[in-house]
Amino acid sequence: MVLERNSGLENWFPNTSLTTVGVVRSVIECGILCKEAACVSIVYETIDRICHLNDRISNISECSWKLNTRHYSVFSGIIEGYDCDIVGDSCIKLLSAQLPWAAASAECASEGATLLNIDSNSEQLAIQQFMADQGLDNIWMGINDVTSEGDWRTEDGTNPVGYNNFNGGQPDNYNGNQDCAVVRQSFGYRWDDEECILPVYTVCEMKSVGFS
Ligand SMILES: [Ca+2]
Ligand SMILES: [Ca+2]
Repeated sequence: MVLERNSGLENWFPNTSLTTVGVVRSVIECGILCKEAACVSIVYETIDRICHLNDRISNISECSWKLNTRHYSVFSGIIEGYDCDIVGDSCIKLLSAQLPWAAASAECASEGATLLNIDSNSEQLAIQQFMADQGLDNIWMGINDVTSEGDWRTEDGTNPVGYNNFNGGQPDNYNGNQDCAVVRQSFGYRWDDEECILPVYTVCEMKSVGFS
């Protein structure tokens, strides 16, 4: 299934235009229900996780604007077996347990995904919104300087990090022992280096899977 977030609009339709399914686990699950019902788009309430199916809206002027909702068009196609949230142009999945960085990396790899990599300002902004919606203080990122201090690399160790959003004064390798990066809410969602052995919430990412 392919979900396309309708650009720049957080559309809300009068209740009479929507069929409310109720609480679902993710926007993907809502999309699957829409596809089964042959509807054309969904409205997903990101905080309460309430799924609404829309089978007839075509006139955008019939909508109003509502906070904490996302409106997606639903197209045919499959994201094979990966239940995720669409954030920006990425498919991401929040793991339920807080894990040390290496265990988090292994868990994502076991699902054919990677740890989160933020490589643009637009992705940074999308992740900030996701973290705010989920109430997350910190999440791991895929980058680390385990191999060579100060030389930040992505998980596979081969690609230099491009986009950089470390907070002022970071990375500081505090106590000589901070080699893994987090997105930190208390830094305004800018990045910090942290001890890799600490348990931290984890987002796995599948880039550009299932999107056209
Ligand atoms: Ca370091
Ligand atoms: Ca630090």
